[in-house]
Amino acid sequence: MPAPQTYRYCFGPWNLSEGQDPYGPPVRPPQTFGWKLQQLKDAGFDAMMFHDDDVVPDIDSKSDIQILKEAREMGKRLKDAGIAAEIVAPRLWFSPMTIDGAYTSNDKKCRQYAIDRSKRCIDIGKAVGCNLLVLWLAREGSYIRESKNARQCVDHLVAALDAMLAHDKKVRIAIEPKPNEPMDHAYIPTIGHALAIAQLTDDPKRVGCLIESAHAILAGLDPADEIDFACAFNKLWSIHLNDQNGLKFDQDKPFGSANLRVAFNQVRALERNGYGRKGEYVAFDVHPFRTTKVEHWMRHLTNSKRTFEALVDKARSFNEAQAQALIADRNYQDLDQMVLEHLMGVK
Ligand code: GLO
Ligand code: MG
Repeated sequence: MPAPQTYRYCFGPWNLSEGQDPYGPPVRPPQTFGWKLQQLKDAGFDAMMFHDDDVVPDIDSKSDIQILKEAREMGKRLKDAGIAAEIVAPRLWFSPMTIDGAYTSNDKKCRQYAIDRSKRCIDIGKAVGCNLLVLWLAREGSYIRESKNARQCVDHLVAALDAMLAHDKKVRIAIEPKPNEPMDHAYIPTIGHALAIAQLTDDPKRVGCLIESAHAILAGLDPADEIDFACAFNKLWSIHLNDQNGLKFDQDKPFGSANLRVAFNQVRALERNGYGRKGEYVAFDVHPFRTTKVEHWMRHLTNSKRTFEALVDKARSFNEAQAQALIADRNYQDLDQMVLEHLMGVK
């Protein structure tokens, strides 16, 4: 038995959000990046995840030279703080050029914009010391089925992935599937879709995935099974742990908040696959409740980490021999109760 892995943690600047939703404005004042970095460090996290424009604001109005200069400055700032950059993701859902989709827009010029922006994002990643690009394909899908040719969109997605792989021979791409929101139906809704499209690219070895708990639940799947599936391909390169209470808008609740047992099973899956041993991070893509006061602004993150660590203890102290005996006897009834009592701390 190899020694148990130790985990390293991260979150993104967007996880210290200000509380705006489609029905109301922000309820907490904006904070500087420096403040966020300090919070991350003080709370004992190891890395930060980024969008390209978290590193270089107003990226579309800047030259390549300016972008690289600012990215290198960020790289130095992180190094001085002793914090790594986990991933960089092109934010392909804000620009007027991505209204009708990014890589799958019906307009060729817009598709080219998305590819060019992704290449810039790869260069930014390199400048801040990471070669993992995350693609959350926010607007790749349809609002109405007849507006897009989904067959052609698969070709567009593969062409975009190939252009990124060719741009930098070291870059690895982790696709973050989500079945809906903002789209009615997204083209890459599950890990199966992400790993299947990887096979169509010029270098499948460099295309993997990132699982977000809430996204799997929105797809009607158990995130623990998604983890085991991705790990069977050695392709789980990052994870966004959070929680989701059923099929509604993407809630990004604290890890374990809606369903502790589903969270426990995700941790068990990470443990049995040795997640983290190759340097992968545990990221919490969680948002504060809108009601959160400024002085409690980090709690959703520190609480998620506490819950994760407590569940690692629960996974490691689970009586595997007793569970195996119940499995051998096909006594899943008592296995079910055993899990509940273990989680409740019943002696
Ligand atoms: C939204 C996604 C989003 C991504 C992030 C990184 O539903 O979870 O937060 O994870 O933009 O690409
Ligand atoms: Mg996410």
